[in-house]
Amino acid sequence: MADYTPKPDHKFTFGLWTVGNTGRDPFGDPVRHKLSPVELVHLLADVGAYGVNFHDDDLVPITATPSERAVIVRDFKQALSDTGLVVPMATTNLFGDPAFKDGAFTSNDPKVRAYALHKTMHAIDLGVECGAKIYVFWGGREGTETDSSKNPSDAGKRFRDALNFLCEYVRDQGYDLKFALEPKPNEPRSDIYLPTVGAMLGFIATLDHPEMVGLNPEVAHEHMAGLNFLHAVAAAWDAGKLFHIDLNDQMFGRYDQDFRFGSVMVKQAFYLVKFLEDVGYSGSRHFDAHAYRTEDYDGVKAFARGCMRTYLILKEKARQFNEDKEIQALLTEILADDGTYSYLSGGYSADKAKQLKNTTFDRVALGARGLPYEQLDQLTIELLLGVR
Ligand code: DIG
Ligand code: MN
Ligand code: MN
Repeated sequence: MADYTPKPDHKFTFGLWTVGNTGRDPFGDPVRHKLSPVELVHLLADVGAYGVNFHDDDLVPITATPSERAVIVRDFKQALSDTGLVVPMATTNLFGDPAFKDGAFTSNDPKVRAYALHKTMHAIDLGVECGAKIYVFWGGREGTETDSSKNPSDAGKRFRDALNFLCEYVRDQGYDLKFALEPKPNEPRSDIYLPTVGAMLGFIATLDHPEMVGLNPEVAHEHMAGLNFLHAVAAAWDAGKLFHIDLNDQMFGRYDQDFRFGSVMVKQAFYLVKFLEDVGYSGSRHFDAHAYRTEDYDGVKAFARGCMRTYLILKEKARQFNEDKEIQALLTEILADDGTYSYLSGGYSADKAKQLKNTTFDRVALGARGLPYEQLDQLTIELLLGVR
């Protein structure tokens, strides 16, 4: 019987803001009392998580004095030591404070842009102090409701300048830290700049230190845009830019639901887990999600356990898929290659082009070949439904 118990080498992590979500939404007040970072670390240890992530403000309130900060960080580090949890990732809250109401790095106000850099450098210091090796940038307010207010090209330039500045800061400090950009198409802004993984990949190439910057794709965010999350992740992986990943779930075309991983689009979650495991992704499996507003803290623990358990169940399903004789026989048939055109795999040459141009193809036969995808997909469904 497969074991679905989370272990440290599974690298399951949660943000303080996820299990610490008190259930406030745009139409309702909190339904759960607030837990301290120390209490949240122990809650995550109870459910078997490997690590905990945070925005600066999740750990140290924006109003904290230096002496209050010192006590909070001391107690947080003690909780990490007591539980064995680690901090693989940190990030900055550049979306909550009213100062960022028109963006942080892309704000029209140069004082706000400067304050955003100030806040982020201090937050980077805090993240590194707690052990983070990945630093996420989610530009929740980097957008607009009216394009009369800002030239999107200026916004892109400002975002680039900020990231170039912060890359130099990290290099100057000698930090072992990489940046992971997290796209989202909208919410809380009507449109958010650089809305998808694809847009971010193109943007990273324009930076001064692109080698320091990768992606933190989130399931819900690509789904909000009606995109295939697996394809987005595969593009990031292929570019060597899958530095981190936010796992959750989401109905297409809805607001950012941040549901428990695998609780909505089970087939898509299966393909994602299979991909991550097949390619040997070694980063955190970070659940950027939260429990339903209906839940108490027992429900929050059930949410966290469910995220990890579903990931492990789908990981076992992926193993079964890779070992299923009927499925693998179909894939062998589908991927059959008699080697006739293997000469093309080594790239271009004038001789290859001449040979290929002089080749006669039976176009009709190419189109007539049946592909057993219905059978393959039905076997996949039956595997997921537990009848194989
Ligand atoms: C939301 O999807 C964003 C913020 O929660 C955070 O900045 C980032 C880190 O995973 N995800
Ligand atoms: Mn989200
Ligand atoms: Mn996220």
